[in-house]
Amino acid sequence: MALHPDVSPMKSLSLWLAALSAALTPLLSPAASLQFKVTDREGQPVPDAVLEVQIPSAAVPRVPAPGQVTINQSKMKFVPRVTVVQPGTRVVFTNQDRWDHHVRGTLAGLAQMLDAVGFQFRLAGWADNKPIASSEVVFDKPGVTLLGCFLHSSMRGYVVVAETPWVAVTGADGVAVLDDLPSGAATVKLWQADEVAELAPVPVVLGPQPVVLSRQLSVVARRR
Ligand SMILES: [Cu+2]
Repeated sequence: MALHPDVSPMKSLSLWLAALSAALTPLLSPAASLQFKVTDREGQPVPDAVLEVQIPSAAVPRVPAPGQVTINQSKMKFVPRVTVVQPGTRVVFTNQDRWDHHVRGTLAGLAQMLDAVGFQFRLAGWADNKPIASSEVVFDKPGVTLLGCFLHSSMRGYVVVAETPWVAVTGADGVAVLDDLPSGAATVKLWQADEVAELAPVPVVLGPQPVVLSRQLSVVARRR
């Protein structure tokens, strides 16, 4: 039996999809996107730079309850080197090397100049038939904590507690992308470990057109 053209399954499906899309449009827009590229004084891409977007007019979405992340001490490095978390996140430190390490946390800024240590503990080296040593710290205030080891001064790491949920870290290509941002006037705060002075925030207007920004640091980024 032939169907009447007006009630063919394809036609009713397309009408249904059109209605669905119209219903969802106010929910889906206005989503903005921002791409940010960071290079150093020599023009090389800079990984591990953190950009945070502040959008005063936007309601801050409810961020999922802060969870737990792990930072490993492995082959004389903090891995990952830069960890970005939301306030209240529990950070577990483990030592995967066969020798001891310290985890020393110093708040960046004034406390750093005074070398005021926020927390410190020692993690025993891993030995056969023994569990890997670990300890945890809850990071509840926005800001940057420098991680170090008293025994190995080359070991450096960073925990960045974000002020907003709109935060990203640059990859090996020096690029970070944030999608699904609310539209409106915003400022982009940039942090990078080797920049001693605080970088001036960049004002942007987020809208339907993707925003592409770049920034050159005044320093040569330390390679790992
Ligand atoms: Cu160490």
